[in-house]
Amino acid sequence: MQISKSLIEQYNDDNLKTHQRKLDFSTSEIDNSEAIIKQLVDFQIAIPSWALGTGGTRFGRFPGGGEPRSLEEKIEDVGLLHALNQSSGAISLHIPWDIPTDANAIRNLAAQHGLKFDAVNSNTFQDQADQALSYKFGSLQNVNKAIRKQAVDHNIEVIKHGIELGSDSLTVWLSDGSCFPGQLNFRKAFQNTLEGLQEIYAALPSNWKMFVEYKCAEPNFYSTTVGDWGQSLLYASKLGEKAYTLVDLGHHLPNANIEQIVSLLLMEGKLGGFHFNDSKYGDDDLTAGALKPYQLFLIFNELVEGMNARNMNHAKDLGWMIDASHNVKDPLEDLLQSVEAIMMAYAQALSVDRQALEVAQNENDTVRCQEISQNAFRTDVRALVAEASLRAGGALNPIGLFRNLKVRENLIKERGFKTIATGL
Ligand code: LRH
Ligand code: MN
Repeated sequence: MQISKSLIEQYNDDNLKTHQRKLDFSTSEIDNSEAIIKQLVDFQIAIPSWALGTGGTRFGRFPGGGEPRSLEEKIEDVGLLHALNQSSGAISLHIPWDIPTDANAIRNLAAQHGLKFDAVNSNTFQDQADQALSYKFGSLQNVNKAIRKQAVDHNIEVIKHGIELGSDSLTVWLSDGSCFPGQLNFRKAFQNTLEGLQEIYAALPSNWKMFVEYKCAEPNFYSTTVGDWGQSLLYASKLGEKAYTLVDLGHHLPNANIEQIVSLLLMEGKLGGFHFNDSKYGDDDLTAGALKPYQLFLIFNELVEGMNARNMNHAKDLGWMIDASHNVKDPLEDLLQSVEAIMMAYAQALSVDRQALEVAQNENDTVRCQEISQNAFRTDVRALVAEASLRAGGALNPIGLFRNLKVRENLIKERGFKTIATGL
C-alpha cells in the first residue's frame, strides 16, 4: 500500500489551522525552536525489519493480520512509515530472517521509498534448518572451534549482504553465556569471543563500523558473555577504531543509570548507536518512551551535551535504530509512536538552556539544575515535531492519518489475515 503526497497534503490542510495555533505558542515559549525544527528534519531513525509483524512470547502470539510476507513487503511497510513521518528513512535487516535474494532489486525498491539500509544484524542465537553445528552452548564463545568458525563465517556472510545493499555497519548481538554456575570458564569464553570478533573485524570494509551489543540476561540466565557496557567497551577497545558499543535500552539490570553509561561511552568515543525501546521488568521491547519518558529525555540530554562537546553531527555520527516487539499493538502504529517519542525526547534535549545548567552545576545549585532539566522535559514540543514532519512532506499527525486511511484494513485485504512476518 502506498500513501500519495496529495492524500498527505489534503490531511495537513484540514489540520493546518489547529497546528499553526499550537506552533505559534511553542515558538513563543521555546527560544531556539527554529533550529530545533531543522535538526528534527535531519534526524532519521532506522526501523528494524524484524519488528514489522506481531511479536510474541513463549506463552503466545496473536497476529493482527496484513503482516508483510516478504522483504519487499517489509520495505513497503517501512516506506509507508517514512511517507507518514519523514523520520524513518532507513531499515535495519536481520540475516537470515531477511536475506535479499536480488540485492540490486531490493536496493532500488528501497530507494523508491526514500530508504537506506542501516546496520545489518547477524544471528548466531538460533539454529537454522540447514546449519551443520548447533549454537546451543554459544557461538563465538563455544568450546568447539568448528562452531566458533561457523559463527565467524556467518558474520562475514552478513557483511557481504550489507555491502551489496549499501549498508556500512554490522551489529553483533551474542546470546552466548551460561545458565548455571560452573558451566562456563568466563576467561576462555571472553578470549574465544574476542578472537572471533577479531576475525569478523578483519573482514570489515575500511569505512564500516562494528557495533558490539551487550545484554545483561536472556536467553542465558546466569552469565552473558557480552553482559554489560564495560564488557562491550573492553571488546570494542581491544578490537580497534571501527568497533563501538551498542546500547539497547532494554538490556540493563534494573535501575541502571543508562544516561550516565551513554555519557561515558560518548566521552570515550566508543558509543556506536542505540536500539530504542522501553521496559519495566526485563527486555520487554515495548514502545520507546511508553514507560520511562523522563529516562529517554535524560539519555538525549547526555547525547546532545556529549555530541556537542565532540562536535559530532547529531544525525549522522551515531546509529539511531529501534528494536521493539509488538505483542498487543499494531506493529506500524507502535513504530510510529516510538519514532515520535524519540523525536520529542531529542527536541526537549535541544531546548535545554545549557549555559544556565552549567552555571547552576558549577554553583552546586541542585534545585536550579533540576528546574532547568525538568522545565525542558515538561515543555510540549509536539508542535515542533509535527512542523518538522510537515516541512519534510510528512503528515502533521502520522497515526491520525494511518487510521483515517484504514491502512491495516487495506493491508489485510491485500495480504490476508493469516500472513506471518519473519522475525521475533
Ligand atoms: C537481543 C536483541 C538484538 C537482536 C534481537 C532481535 O535481545 O535486542 O538486538 O538481534 O533483539
Ligand atoms: Mn537490540
